[in-house]
Amino acid sequence: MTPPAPAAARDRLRIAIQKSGRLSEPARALLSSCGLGWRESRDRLFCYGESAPVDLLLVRDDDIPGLIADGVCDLGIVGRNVLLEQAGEREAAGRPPASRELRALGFGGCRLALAVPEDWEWRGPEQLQGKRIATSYPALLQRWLAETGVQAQIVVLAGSVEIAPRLGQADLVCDLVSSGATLAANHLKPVQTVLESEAVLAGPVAPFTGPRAELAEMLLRRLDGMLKIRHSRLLMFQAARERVPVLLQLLPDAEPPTVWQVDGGDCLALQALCHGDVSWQRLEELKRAGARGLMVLPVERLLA
Ligand code: PRT
Ligand code: ZN
Repeated sequence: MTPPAPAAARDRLRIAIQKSGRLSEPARALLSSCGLGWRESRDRLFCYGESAPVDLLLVRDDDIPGLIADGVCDLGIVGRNVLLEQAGEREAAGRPPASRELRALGFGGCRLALAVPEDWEWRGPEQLQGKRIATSYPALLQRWLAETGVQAQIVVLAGSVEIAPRLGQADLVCDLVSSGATLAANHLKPVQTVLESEAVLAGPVAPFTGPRAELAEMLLRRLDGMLKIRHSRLLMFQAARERVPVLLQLLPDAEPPTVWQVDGGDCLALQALCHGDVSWQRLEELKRAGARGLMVLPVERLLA
């Protein structure tokens, strides 16, 4: 395979995603839903974009902010926790920011939280004064401690953070939590959120120029459409003209509807994009309020 070209020589967009891990499949699925497709390569580190000049780089999530900073790739899908931790490290080293969050993507949700042994009675952050906190996120923890005015010792561990209190390496931990099962299995309980996280689309601080700017804009437009319709449904129904104001009050999460006149003017047909759950219960409420022929349709694409 020909090695990927350096940034200056590229007119194709390059997106880094996690090779394997929690974010890799949802990231691919989201990009595919935006109309992108790739030819798989044998080494599976670089996938050539077939349907658009947008290539994929499959890497470890921790490498993504650095690849963006170095211009090796243009965009990346990574946890906010990783992006902000590395931004904090750069800041601490006196280097200017090099990447930023462009969009929150709504998957990979978790939180960076302080967790203490189960038998602690939690009375608030001041209890952490002088304690040892094990974490893989020293920059985020340091920032939170500084904001909170607490002085504690940060014990940096690359992994298996939750076992540190039992091994006597630390008094408590600051780690990622989703279900909380791992903490519970280690007799720890979360007491304080340091950062709410999810997968984000990250890009450089400086705007793109040339053909890659157009490609990035196209991708963002499609992505915005997909993110907007993720929980949306198209609702269609008919109703007598005088019932319509009441019916629209029952649809506070809907976009302004498209309305047609049927039956010479007394009956209207409406179509509205609803951004919330359109449950059976809501349909029954609408029916009671005068709607007929209610129909809920999935929305596949939206281009604003
Ligand atoms: O190999 P590579 O370096 O690419 O992968 P990785 O092992 O560093 O990352 P991976 O795949 O574990 O996580 C990638 C991203 O997923 C993280 O950076 C977060 O943004 C996000 N994410 C969402 C999580 C979790 N949920 C999560 N639960 N990352 C890690 N965890 C860990 C957590 O720390 C705990 O130890 O999973 C464990 C189980 O969590 P509970 O609370 O469900 O028990
Ligand atoms: Zn990682």
